Amino acid sequence: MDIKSWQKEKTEEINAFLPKYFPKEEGYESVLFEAMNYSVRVGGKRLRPMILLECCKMFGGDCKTAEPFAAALEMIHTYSLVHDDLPDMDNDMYRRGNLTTHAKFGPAMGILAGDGLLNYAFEVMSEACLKSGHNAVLAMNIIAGKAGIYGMIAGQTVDLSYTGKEVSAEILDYINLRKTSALLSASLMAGAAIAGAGNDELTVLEKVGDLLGLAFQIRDDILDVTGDAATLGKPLHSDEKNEKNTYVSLLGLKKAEEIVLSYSQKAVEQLRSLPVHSEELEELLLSLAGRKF
Ligand code: GRG
Repeated sequence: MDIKSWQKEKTEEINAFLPKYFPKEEGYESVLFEAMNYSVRVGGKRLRPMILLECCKMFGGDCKTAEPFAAALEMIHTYSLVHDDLPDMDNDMYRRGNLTTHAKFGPAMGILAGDGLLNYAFEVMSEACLKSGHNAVLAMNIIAGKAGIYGMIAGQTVDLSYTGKEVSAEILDYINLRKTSALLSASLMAGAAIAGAGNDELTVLEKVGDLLGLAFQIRDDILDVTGDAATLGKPLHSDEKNEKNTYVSLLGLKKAEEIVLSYSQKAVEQLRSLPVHSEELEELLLSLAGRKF
């Protein structure tokens, strides 16, 4: 199996069903829907829905039941990017190879489109919960927690509070585990929860997501310095511009590279300790360590 072709195929499948969950661009408030749909439609690797669906399949679950959760997770991830790009956060003009939402629709609509995506994700998931029952409710609960005030929002808060100040590796890990790992753990855990996985399995998957997120974030920081802006779809040196602390600024590029590899390998070791396996998921996690975008 060639993991790049598998990833391309899965991205296309996800891009094919996502529009089913888009709000219709109509009514006096249609600009809100246009801004929401634009933000999701313009691109992205779709990793979180891909991981959620593959994890559900790995535990023998039904991908159709998982689909609204996969769509909702991409909405939540996209809202975090839209808000992160706002003038009062990172103030970035390009993302996913296109103008950021606030650059295209104005800062107020950037805020509202993010709000809309976050809330609509919960409308989509709660409707699915009404049909699918307990496992689906557990999946929504996991996603709410990981995206929430003790998860991704906490990570962003600590990240902003330490901007321009010196940080230790411990604080950096605290930030990255929440800002980045949380939604990746949510992807793995929610997919497994829908398929009926037990608590022990969910705990292992949380660890996989934690390690994967640490590796993913450090690779992101490396790419911000050494990557190619056209391939990344966003300008380089955003961290330096925003006086962000990263493993690259803390330990240098070489050490950062070593840490990415080590965390990725540990993530896959954890994944392999489960009673069920997906070669594709393992390969995907390993390939993300060396990603170029
Ligand atoms: C809670 C307002 C608020 C913001 C959340 C997550 C976050 C804070 C900000 C987004 C910027 C950032 C560095 C996030 C960390 C995770 C990360 C590297 C996201 C990019 O994910 P990819 O590469 O993006 O999967 P695509 O565009 O491919 O979906």
